[in-house]
Amino acid sequence: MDHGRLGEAAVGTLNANWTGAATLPSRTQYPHQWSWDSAFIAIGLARVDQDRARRELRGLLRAQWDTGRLPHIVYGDAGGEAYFPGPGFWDSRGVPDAPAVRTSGIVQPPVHARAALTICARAQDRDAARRFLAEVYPKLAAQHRYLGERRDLDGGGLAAIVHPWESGTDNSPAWDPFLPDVDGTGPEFVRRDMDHVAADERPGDADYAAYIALAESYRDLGYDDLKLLDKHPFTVEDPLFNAILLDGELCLAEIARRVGGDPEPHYLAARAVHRGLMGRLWDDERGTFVARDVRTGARGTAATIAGFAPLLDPWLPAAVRDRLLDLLLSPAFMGGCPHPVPTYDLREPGFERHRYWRGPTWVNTNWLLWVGVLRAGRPDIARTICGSTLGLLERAGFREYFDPVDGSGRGAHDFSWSAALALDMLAAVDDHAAVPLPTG
Ligand code: 2M8
Repeated sequence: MDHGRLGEAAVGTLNANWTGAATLPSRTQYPHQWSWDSAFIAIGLARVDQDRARRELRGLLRAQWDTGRLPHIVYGDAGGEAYFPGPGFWDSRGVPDAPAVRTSGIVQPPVHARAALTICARAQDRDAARRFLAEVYPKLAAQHRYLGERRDLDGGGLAAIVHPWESGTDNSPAWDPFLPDVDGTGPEFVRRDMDHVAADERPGDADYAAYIALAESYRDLGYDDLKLLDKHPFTVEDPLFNAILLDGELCLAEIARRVGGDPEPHYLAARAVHRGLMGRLWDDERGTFVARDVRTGARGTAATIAGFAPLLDPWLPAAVRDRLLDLLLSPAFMGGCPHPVPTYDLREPGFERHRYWRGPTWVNTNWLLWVGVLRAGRPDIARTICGSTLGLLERAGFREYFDPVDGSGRGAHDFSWSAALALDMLAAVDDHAAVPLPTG
């Protein structure tokens, strides 16, 4: 398939998943609006339909809680039974600071400031773009303030996630050491996530039971972050979430500059995350960044795709950057399979080619790495990632994820962020324009 036809097909997929107010990640598997999906979708839409890109982000931001919390799911009209857990499970209407629209109570990685800045960078109508930035800046700043103030649980500079779903890389092996304390023997529930996708491509039952128990725990604490350290069994610092937080603060600094605000607090916040990443999550022995339990200080050992996300940090010491790039190019990741970048070390016994976040190649993590290696000054690796991602999509379609060994598509079909980020990569291949890279 040539690039023109791939682009047309991508637009067709995004149109088919558009509800009139938001783009569903997948009509069958994920029939509501998801937070970081919408940010990636807006980045792709910015290449073809500025108005819809802005509507995508606006719709999501309308669901923001008064505290600044930006929920990971905004529920639409699809029947309550179409996706589990549904709105009744989270009971957001029972929480005073939640909006009228029904949402989940957890968050996802904050890619949204980057999405807003990217929309602006692609705009032909500069005034409309600046008005949009001025409109969304206070909301994005509140989102980041929530993460910096309420989720930095012990003042170490990093935001903690309270559920693997908050990482976006839901059943990554990175969470395995932190889940055994979770008692997954709560009330019975019916999984709906295997109605459309094969069981061996989804998380196992024990993991899923832990996810539901953790969501119940946080809900039953009234989503009160002050109670987390005492009462909630999962408070973890994730390198991917925090690298995106750092990148988001840099984007906010740039947005502030453009709308007449003060960039300084955002640079300071980005610096604090940088210090937290280096001081807490860098594993010098393994040459990668790993996850850490806030309560015990214990660190995980899994080398996953999340470990490369700090390539987004412009202040990364050169020696650390080079070790990360060595690992990325090694047989454990890009050097060990024809369809990179796998989400888990290919040589690990727990590597699984088909199972969700335990091995497959994903378009959004490839896109983030593409931006990261560009920032790290390696356009050669960026070209390889971009070419191989587009090749996968041409051969297997806009699937949710891909087998890194044979390139076959896995998970949901007609998946929105795969289509959207293809549009961004296609345009960059054609005009050689990197996404904007603000520096501090
Ligand atoms: C996946 O997560 C949801 C829960 O949020 C699920 O499996 O049901 C993840 O891949 C997540 O990163 C993504 O945002 C979501 C929708 O695409 O699906």
